[in-house]
Amino acid sequence: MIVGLGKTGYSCARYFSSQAVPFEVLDQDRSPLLLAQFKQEFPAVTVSTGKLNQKMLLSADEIVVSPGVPLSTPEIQNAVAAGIKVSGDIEIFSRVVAKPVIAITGSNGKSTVTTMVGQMALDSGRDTGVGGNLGLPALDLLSSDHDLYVLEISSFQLETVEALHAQIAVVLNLSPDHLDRYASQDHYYGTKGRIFEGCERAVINRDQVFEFGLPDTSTWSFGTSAPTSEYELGLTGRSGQTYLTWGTKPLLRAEDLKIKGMHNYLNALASLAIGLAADFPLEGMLETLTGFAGLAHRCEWVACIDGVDFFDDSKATNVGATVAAIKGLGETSAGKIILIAGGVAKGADFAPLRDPVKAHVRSAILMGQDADAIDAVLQGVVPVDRVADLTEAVELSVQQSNKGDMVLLSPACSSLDMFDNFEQRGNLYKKLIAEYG
Ligand code: UMA
Ligand code: ADP
Repeated sequence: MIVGLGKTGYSCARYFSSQAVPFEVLDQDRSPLLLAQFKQEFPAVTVSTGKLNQKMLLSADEIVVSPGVPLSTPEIQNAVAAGIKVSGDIEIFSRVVAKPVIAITGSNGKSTVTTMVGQMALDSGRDTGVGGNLGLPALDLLSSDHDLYVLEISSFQLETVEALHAQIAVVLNLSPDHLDRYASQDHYYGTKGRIFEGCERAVINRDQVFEFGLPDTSTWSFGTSAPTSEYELGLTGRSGQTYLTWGTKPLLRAEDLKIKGMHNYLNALASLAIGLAADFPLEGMLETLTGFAGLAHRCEWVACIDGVDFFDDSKATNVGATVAAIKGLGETSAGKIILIAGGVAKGADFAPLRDPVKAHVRSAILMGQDADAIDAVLQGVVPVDRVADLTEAVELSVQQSNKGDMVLLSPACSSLDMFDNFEQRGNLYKKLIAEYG
């Protein structure tokens, strides 16, 4: 029984169909976007939409939930109580995949690092499938027989993973997110730790204390401190320059990367640690890294208008990402930041914004459902304006900025109160800026 007919549910359907495994589909939306397409491709498959059909769930041999469906959904819990196995697409993938898997999770930087590592693997000549939470569902990757899989994995996906058995399992960093789904921060962090189950090698962030147990296996680490062994990567200084360093060997000047900010230096170090643990050739990795220009909507430079630089960081859907963006831009420029933020808080505490905002932000422009919560922590720190939408926000940011300043859309919130997704929010921002240029 597949629950959720989005990208994941559809990929499960295609996979089960290819294996001649009978399946049915449930979706709580009365008319899911992919329904018409699905009915055309699978006319004989039973699909029930609207309120979850408890009888169908209880009749299943196994329930495969999409990541967006909380396991706490009462009908799913009733099925669990009845002894029915509940899994997800990554669990199914891990049961059948016969080639090595590099599995990457973390609160922020997953897409960036997964893309960089995937590109390193491809550039080294490995036939590589790259996907997962990044967009292309893991089971869809199995339709081509790759030699290696590089997967971005979310905490939602990890909830239903028993043992991933990754060749390399990675937790990039942990900061609060999704507190509307998890009972506590520890519950969320612990879920991330499941990525290590059965892994051959682990890659961890030395700057963070991981509360959950780490695997008893060979472990590589990265962090801001200088490395002390050949299993460590870090930052070192020489002649006023910062180097990405492996053991005692400086590899690359940080300023030679196109992606900027301390968080991106850490992403680059993480990618190198993963590549070294996977035995990718070093020279090729360095070439891939220096050529990587970053993904859209992640602190992406958009335009310079009248001496003001505009950045799109729409993918900053939690506080940690916005803190990284403010510090990353603020510490590398003399100008001040006009911050545009707000949306759906997902239960976040915005207090960690206070210090970086005080240090680098000229004014904050807030919008969206949870603007009040951000407003409350920024009172007395910087001038705050409230606006109805992104159009007003951009208009006001243009009025408030001086030559040399930066306007940064970095919402610290998800977009779902005003937009379909973060891409739509970022694209509207870019369009509005283009109208001023
Ligand atoms: N649905 C229900 N009940 C629910 C929730 C959803 O029936 O309680 C139905 C919806 O009506 C819809 C379908 O389920 O028809 C959508 O399923 P889904 O929300 O699991 O989304 P997918 O389209 O399958 O996309 C998922 C990931 N989405 C989520 O985790 C919410 C995508 O990550 C991922 O790219 C894709 O699988 C492929 O692996 C998106 C995401 O926002 C980008 N991820 C979160 C994040 O990065 O923070 C975790
Ligand atoms: P994810 O897939 O985990 O959401 P992305 O690479 O898409 O990660 O980046 C999401 C947001 O997090 C962007 O705003 C980006 O600038 C920020 N970010 C990227 N890497 C890091 C990091 N290492 N620490 C904190 N924030 C980061």
